[in-house]
Amino acid sequence: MHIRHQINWIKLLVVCLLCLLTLAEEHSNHTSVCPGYQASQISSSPHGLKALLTINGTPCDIYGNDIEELVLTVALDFTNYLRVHIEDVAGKQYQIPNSVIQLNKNSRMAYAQHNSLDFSHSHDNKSGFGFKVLRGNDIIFDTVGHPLIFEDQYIEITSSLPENANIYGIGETPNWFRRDPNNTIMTLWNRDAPDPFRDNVYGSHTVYMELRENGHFHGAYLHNSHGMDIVLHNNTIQYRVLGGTADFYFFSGPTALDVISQYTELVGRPSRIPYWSLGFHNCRYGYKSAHEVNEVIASYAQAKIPLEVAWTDIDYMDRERDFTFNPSNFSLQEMRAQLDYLHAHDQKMILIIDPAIQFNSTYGTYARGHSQNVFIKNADGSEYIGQVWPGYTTFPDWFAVNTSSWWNDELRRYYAALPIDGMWIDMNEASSFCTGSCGSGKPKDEVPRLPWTMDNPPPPRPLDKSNRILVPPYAIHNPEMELSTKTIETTAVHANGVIEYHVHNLYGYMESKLTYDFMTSYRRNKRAFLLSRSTFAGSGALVSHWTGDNWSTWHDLHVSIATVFDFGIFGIPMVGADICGFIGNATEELCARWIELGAFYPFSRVHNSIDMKSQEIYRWNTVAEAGRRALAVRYALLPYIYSCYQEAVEHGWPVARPLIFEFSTIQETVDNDRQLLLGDSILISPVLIQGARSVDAFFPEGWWYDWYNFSLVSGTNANVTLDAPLEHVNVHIRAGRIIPTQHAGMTTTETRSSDYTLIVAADKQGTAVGKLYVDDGETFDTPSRWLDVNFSDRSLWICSRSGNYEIQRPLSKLVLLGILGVRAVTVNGIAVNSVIEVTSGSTIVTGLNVDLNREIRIALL
Ligand SMILES: *[C@@H]1O[C@H](CO)[C@@H](O)[C@H](O)[C@H]1NC(C)=O
Ligand SMILES: *[C@@H]1O[C@H](CO)[C@@H](O)[C@H](O)[C@H]1NC(C)=O
Ligand SMILES: *[C@@H]1O[C@H](CO)[C@@H](O)[C@H](O)[C@H]1NC(C)=O
Ligand SMILES: *[C@@H]1O[C@H](CO)[C@@H](O)[C@H](O)[C@H]1NC(C)=O
Ligand SMILES: *[C@@H]1O[C@H](CO)[C@@H](O)[C@H](O)[C@H]1NC(C)=O
Ligand SMILES: *[C@@H]1O[C@H](CO)[C@@H](O)[C@H](O)[C@H]1NC(C)=O
Ligand SMILES: *[C@@H]1O[C@H](CO)[C@@H](O)[C@H](O)[C@H]1NC(C)=O
Ligand SMILES: *[C@@H]1O[C@H](CO)[C@@H](O)[C@H](O)[C@H]1NC(C)=O
Ligand SMILES: *[C@@H]1O[C@H](CO)[C@@H](O)[C@H](O)[C@H]1NC(C)=O
Ligand SMILES: *[C@@H]1O[C@H](CO)[C@@H](O)[C@H](O)[C@H]1NC(C)=O
Ligand SMILES: CC(=O)N[C@H]1CO[C@H](CO)[C@@H](O)[C@@H]1O
Repeated sequence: MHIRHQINWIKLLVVCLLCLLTLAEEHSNHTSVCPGYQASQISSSPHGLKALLTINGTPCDIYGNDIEELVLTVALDFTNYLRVHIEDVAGKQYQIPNSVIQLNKNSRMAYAQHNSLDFSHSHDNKSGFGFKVLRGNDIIFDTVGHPLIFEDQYIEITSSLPENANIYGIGETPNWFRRDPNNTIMTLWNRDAPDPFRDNVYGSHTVYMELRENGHFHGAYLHNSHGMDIVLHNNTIQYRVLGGTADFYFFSGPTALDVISQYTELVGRPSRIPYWSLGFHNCRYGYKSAHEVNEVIASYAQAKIPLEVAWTDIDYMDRERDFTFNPSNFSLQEMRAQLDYLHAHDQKMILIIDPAIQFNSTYGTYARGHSQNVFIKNADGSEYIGQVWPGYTTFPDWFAVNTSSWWNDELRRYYAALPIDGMWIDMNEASSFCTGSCGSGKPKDEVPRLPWTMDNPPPPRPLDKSNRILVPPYAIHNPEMELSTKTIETTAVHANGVIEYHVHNLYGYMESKLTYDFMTSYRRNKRAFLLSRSTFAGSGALVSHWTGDNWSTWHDLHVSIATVFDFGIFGIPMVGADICGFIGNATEELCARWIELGAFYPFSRVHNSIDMKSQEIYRWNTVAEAGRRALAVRYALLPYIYSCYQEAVEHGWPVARPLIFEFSTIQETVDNDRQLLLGDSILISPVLIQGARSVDAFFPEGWWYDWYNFSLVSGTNANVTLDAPLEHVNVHIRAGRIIPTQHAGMTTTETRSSDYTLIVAADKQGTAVGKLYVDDGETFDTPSRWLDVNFSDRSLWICSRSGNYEIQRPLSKLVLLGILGVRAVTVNGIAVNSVIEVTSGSTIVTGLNVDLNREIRIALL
């Protein structure tokens, strides 16, 4: 949330122009200057290879000092990935410690008999050592001909790509899903920015996937926390990294889901979420009182729009300080009453906190942190003091030994006062409104004005080019004056002596980890719902994510689909954009179209900025109607969506998927980010264009059934124009699939307590398959049950694949699509009294009462 954005317009424009100019003239020229390396002392074993790399000529020292001796380690010990690590012999370059991110935590680590990837290396006089990673005949990574540059503050590795390559992933950056292979710079430097298109924002994820012409995907991940540019240009992918080592992991695929599964096995599978978090969430910045939020909660109920979770932004705090409540408008007493009301109605409350802690010796959270020495320091050992909402602030140093117990204790006090259901950790890039330790030397009770409230904001400080930590020789394309702008300065010092320069991108991840640890230990055995703005590789094991401060524009409505797909690749499947847009006044039409799409984001929340026109879903009649209809589909699909989410937990597979993940040989879908699949069976085709009352939706070959009226679209790998009245979103069921549903209620609890319906969508052969996962939706040690459902020869077979969770509700209804001529039904051979209703193309069987915990065969006669 929240930055007042108006001010930065001009600056942003200027900076963007500058980036474009620099992209045009620079680079691709080191080949002639840098000598590369030469491999020697090569020893190989079935598990991999080790070699010494020595500089192959005169150091070029282009952006730092060339490191002359490196070690190459190639590990083939894993079935589905291969590691290539190039590090300095001296071991001085910063590497992410295992105490922060432990890769491969749950891996089986069995020595692979057979790795589907191969490694080869070669030497040429001009560029020196180069290597290739191969999957059969596919060369998936190829540095041959591009010299390796390895300096203390600059690493450059370049791999050749096929012409017009299909590259997905790397971020966080708002961009179209398929990255432009000819002209893309993706910068990784976590930054609080109101989502400028194609620039770096809150999180850092180096993982990418590539699709080759044969329909096979592979992937690569660079394990490095430094700022960097990853450039797609001239049929290459080029990494330009500000330090650390070159620690690459390659994933063999061959499907998109395989790559994500292999990647999340390495960095951590998505966490388990509470079932309720799949309900609909309402939030805004700028609610004036708990009373106003109460009215919003009541208005949703009155409008019959399901509301699961009521959120409040920093407005609830006393002078915007963590763990406090504004005594006049959001008193603790009123907040408790609100929480009780919500719980009595099967609803939940989530509140925000920020990492920045007000610099104020009489504020308990600061005083306790100060006495336990938990804050980041300046080089001279004094506390580093930036500026955030409450004024001058210090920042927790997640590396300090006492921080974990201090943070835990602050959260425990907060929860003891108000046991909220989930937490929202914002501003954790970390965001600071001034550059440098601007509060150093200032009196503790001075409250600086926010930069955008001043008539003349302070000018940016001059660049200190002599300081290579503040201004590294290679300038990544971070569109700010300097790396330290609007965040903690790169020279700030952590308790282990490490400077912020190396670990900046880990700040939000480390906060997530401690906060997640608190939530899962304080509320023993309960799953945590934690929403974080800043993320890093592996964050999915801890948090969910929203895409930050977007705008109420048609452009951002469209881009949100791509960003949701990106986070699927990053292993954070619980993701969504602010419905109706955060900044700017949403129009009725835009908001209607946005709730129609947003109802199908895995994480579905409307959010708005302060001073913007109210946009709760009930505010306009058409939006309310669009919301009721789309959310009714979402809620009916909850058993299906939750099953998809469980596949994310078990395999890493994303919940919201682009068509190309399921139809990788259909060329027309390589850049389709206009539609989304939930799991592999439900296709959403939203309207993304102002004024449109129809949508050109792409249908892969096969049958697709309309969700509402069951009419059949016979896909031919082409667009079909569908009607799309303002309150209607097109949803189609893939033939050959069985979808478990329940009756959409006003809460997830109400929905869960209704009977099951199976929608059997037969394909041309009259067959279909499906699955259903059920557990208590709340605890870690719950029993669970996976059901497999198969339909063929006019017979539906339901059986437990695993688990012994007792499913409470029976199956009472079948919706049979593409199945006709049903006159009677038997369950396990016994005729039952059911009602059969036949329409064109569908047969609906009601009145069943089938226990889903037993093996069942339902025959259609
Ligand atoms: C593109 O790459 C080719 C070789 O792969 C090289 O000869 C050419 O100079 C490069 N062009 C630019 C603009 O970098
Ligand atoms: C490439 O490098 C050469 C030698 O350092 C230099 O003369 C030339 O200007 C460079 N070209 C570009 C486009 O940077
Ligand atoms: C590479 O360098 C070696 C040693 O300097 C030389 O013998 C060889 O001919 C060179 N090869 C090429 C292809 O230039
Ligand atoms: C990239 O460049 C190639 C060759 O010029 C061109 O065929 C292709 O269409 C371009 N790709 C995109 C996405 O613009
Ligand atoms: C407190 O709430 C009242 C009534 O909702 C509102 O008029 C007032 O502006 C609020 N005060 C603040 C500081 O937001
Ligand atoms: C410092 O904290 C105390 C105690 O919470 C509070 O009364 C005081 O107003 C705070 N100072 C500022 C400048 O917010
Ligand atoms: C941890 O906090 C205690 C006070 O509770 C303090 O005495 C100690 O020095 C702190 N440890 C470090 C490493 O700062
Ligand atoms: C947005 O709407 C509010 C009224 O709700 C108005 O005060 C403001 O000027 C509008 N902003 C824009 C950019 O139209
Ligand atoms: C389908 O329609 C969309 C939107 O109008 C268009 O961008 C796309 O190119 C079309 N696809 C095909 C295969 O015609
Ligand atoms: C079903 O709904 C779709 C989309 O609104 C529409 O195009 C189609 O005509 C409808 N079919 C029937 C049979 O009503
Ligand atoms: C410029 C841009 O598109 N930024 C963000 C806001 O919009 C979408 C969501 O609507 C985000 O996904 C983008 O990252």
